[in-house]
Amino acid sequence: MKTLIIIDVQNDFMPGGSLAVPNGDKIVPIINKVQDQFDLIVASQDWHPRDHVSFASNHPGRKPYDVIHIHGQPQTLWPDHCVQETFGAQFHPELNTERWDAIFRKGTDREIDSYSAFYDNGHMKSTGLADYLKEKGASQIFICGLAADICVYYSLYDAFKEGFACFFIEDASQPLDVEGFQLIKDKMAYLGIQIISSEDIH
Ligand code: VGL
Ligand code: ZN
Repeated sequence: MKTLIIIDVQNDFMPGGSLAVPNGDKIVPIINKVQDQFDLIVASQDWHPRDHVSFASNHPGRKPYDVIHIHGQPQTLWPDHCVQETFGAQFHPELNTERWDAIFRKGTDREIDSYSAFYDNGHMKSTGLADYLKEKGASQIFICGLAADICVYYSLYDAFKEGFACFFIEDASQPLDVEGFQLIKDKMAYLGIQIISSEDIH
């Protein structure tokens, strides 16, 4: 069962959004086109309460991109983004959602961030995605979306650890940190995640 996971293609990650990923909007038509090639399609949605621990605004004296420690774990502080029920948390208006089988929301617990669509950053709580995919008989998992170096990367990592054959669709994803992205791709390749183009999928 060929499965596509679309990560966080939401307004706040688009140019002009509060946590804009460069060229984030360019992937929308590519994702729309590639969906035809899949049997099962799921999407993740970053979905934070307003008082979320990852927002710099909730830590007086801190600013976005500072790194603090929470329960011994490093946490990058972000601008407020993807607040539940806001425009910024909605999917890009041109993203085709008609064929989606399920949406998994993450980052809903104010106490902990969740980059991966599978588990929170402490690997304590599951979103239910792994069980869902196994129940549906998913085997090959293709992941794309935003941001390629953060939520896409951590989702690929967890999918791989769950035992799925994993593919990163590079042209259907964009990183937040363009300069640092080669290192992330090297890590993917080292794990055994295949880096492909949308045109390689038939
Ligand atoms: C993301 C930072 C904070 C992402 C989500 O979707 O990559 N990055 N929240
Ligand atoms: Zn977030």
